[in-house]
Order: sequence, then structure tokens, then C-alpha cells
Amino acid sequence: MENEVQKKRILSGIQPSGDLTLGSYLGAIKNWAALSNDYDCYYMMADMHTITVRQVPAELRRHTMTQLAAYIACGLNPEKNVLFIQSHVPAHAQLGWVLDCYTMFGELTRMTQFKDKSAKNADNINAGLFTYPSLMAADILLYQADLVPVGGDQKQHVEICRDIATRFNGIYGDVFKLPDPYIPKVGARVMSLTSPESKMSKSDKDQNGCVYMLEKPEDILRKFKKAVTDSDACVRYDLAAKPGVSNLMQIYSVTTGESFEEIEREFAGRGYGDFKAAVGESVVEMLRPIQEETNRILTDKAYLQSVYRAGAEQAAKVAYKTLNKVYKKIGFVER
Ligand code: ATP
Ligand code: LTN
Repeated sequence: MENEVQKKRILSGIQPSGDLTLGSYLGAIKNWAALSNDYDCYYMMADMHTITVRQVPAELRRHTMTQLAAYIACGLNPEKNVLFIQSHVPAHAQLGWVLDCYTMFGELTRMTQFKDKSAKNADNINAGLFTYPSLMAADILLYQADLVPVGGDQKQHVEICRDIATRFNGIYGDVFKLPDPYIPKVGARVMSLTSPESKMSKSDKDQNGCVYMLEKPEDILRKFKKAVTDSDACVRYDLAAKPGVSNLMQIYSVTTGESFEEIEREFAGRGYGDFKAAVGESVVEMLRPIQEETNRILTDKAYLQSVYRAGAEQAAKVAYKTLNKVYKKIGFVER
């Protein structure tokens, strides 16, 4: 319509590298659903990024499908959000290569995720792991995204994306829109329950530190009961001195909507046992409807297939418009 203002656009994704965690939910997916009414949204399963670490093929397929079902169960209506699988839109690989040629060796070596992942996978420090950020920049820039909702650990990747886009625009004119990261105030960095100095992560070897979105309620409650705290026996927010308790407070604050002061008041004079049980229960209750809906959707393979096929078709329309413009600008002969 003539007077209708074009909605701003969002692009984000998660690697189907394992079972989704409470961290990926609170840091990213929860916001996606909250933003989806006001933006034109594209959410993908980043399967191409996932193979930067060796995967079992059948597991990668299963994680990709479960992740799609979880996206829908978390409130991303496929009628309103474009849900797709990254490898189904070849423009990602195509722009990824072009952007590799506009990304500097020096800036890639400075990326925290590359340093972490190469330490963890010392026997497989492949070129894809190194150029991961230019593929991610391609994901974002193909859609001319205004906003990229991610957890705090991905901020550096959105920043390098802006640097690459600025460099490219500086040579060829305004080809790419510069995206902004969207990071939640609370829940941007959910920490491991067993070692609260490290991020809760789906590929973590210590399963007790990590709560999975589809995990059984009794297992979730058990993990929270065992969560590492301190000897102070006082529920108080102090990230530096009380990382375990502060992490639990953050989780409780996002699940219940209570502020840190309200939580401190609620548990004043009560032991950690009560507090940990309450956090566990609030997480179980938050996840219960999502789990039921994910399991229901997963039984309908034909529906999931129709969603990702329609998603790829819609995504490709936008992506190829940008790719064609880029090809023209850099001097590739039109087919
Ligand atoms: P992997 O272990 O394979 O690296 P991961 O569990 O660290 O995976 P990602 O797939 O890298 O998770 O992240 C998915 C999204 O969720 C990203 O936007 C990321 O910032 C966010 N996220 C992941 N873990 C957390 C966490 N612990 N706290 C807050 N946000 C998180
Ligand atoms: N690197 C992200 C996953 C990802 C992504 C993206 C996120 C791949 N492409 C584009 C936002 C936008 C991660 O969560 N590890």
C-alpha cells in the first residue's frame, strides 16, 4: 500500500549443533517471538555454520528439524515469520565467498569465538571456523536487516559484520544496510550451573551445568538443586563476588518478571535450598507449554517440510535481490 511504512527487518539464527538450551531461549529465541509483531522477521537454522565443528550427519538432521519445531513452539508463527534452513538458500554461500574477499585476516584472528572454538577443537581448526564471521555477515546483509537479536556472546560478530559492510559500502556505494545487535538486558549471558564463570552452552561436555529446553522436569529440578552457589547463604545480586547466585537470580528474574530487589526480599532469611527449588520450578513452568508444543509439532513431518520449503522460497527472493546487486557492483558479468 502506498502509505504503509515498510516494517524494519530482523534476521537471526542458531546453529543446530545440539539440543537448544535455556541460554539460547533466554538470550535469543524469547526476544524473537516478542519482536515478531513489529518487524519483518527471518529466522534460520544455521546448518552451514554448524559444520565448522564435526557433526554426525543423522544428528545434524535431527537437530535441524527439532530446532524448527521449537522455533514454532516458542511462538514464531510461520505465517508471520520466515523460517528457513540456511543451506536451502545458496545465496548465503555465494555472498559468503564474496565477503571473504573483503574481510581481513587480522580481524578474523581477533574473534573471541574463533579463539575459544579452536582451543576446544585443536584437531580440527578448519578454514570454515576461521571465516565463520564473513558467512554470518552474509546471512545478515543479504536481508538488509536492521536488527539482529542475539545473546551477548554474538555482539562481536555483529560488529565485524558492520565493519565488513562499511568497508564494502565505502568502495561501491550504499549496498548494505548497517545492522544493530539487539541484546536483552537480563539473560544476555546465562552461565553454566556447575561453573558459573563459563557460558551455558549446548556443546558443553558437562551436562549438569546445562539445562536443555526439552529436558524432563525432574532432571531440570535436579540440576537447579545441585547448582553451584557459595557459602554466604544470602540471596543477593553481586556478579563478581556471587556469580552462581547472581546467575540464578537472572534466570528467576526473566522467568517471573521480578526485579533483583524483589527477589532479594522474597528470599530474605531463607536458605539457598528454597531459592534453588523456586528457580527450578519457574523454569519448568516456563518450558512446559513449549515442550508439549514442540513434541506435538515434531510428529507432523509433512507440516515441518511445508514450513521450511515455503520459508526458503520467501527468503531466496530477498536474498537474491541483494546478491544480484553485489555481483553487478563488483563487476561480475550478468548471466
Ligand atoms: P555451541 O555450543 O554450539 O557454540 P551455544 O549453545 O553456545 O552453541 P549458539 O548456537 O552459539 O549457542 O547460540 C544461539 C543463540 O543463543 C545466540 O544468539 C547466542 O548468543 C544465544 N545464547 C547461547 N548461549 C547463551 C547463553 N548461555 N546465554 C545467553 N544467550 C545465549
Ligand atoms: N553465530 C550465531 C549463529 C548465527 C547467526 C547468524 C546469528 C549464524 N548466522 C546470523 C545471527 C545472525 C551463533 O549463535 N553462534
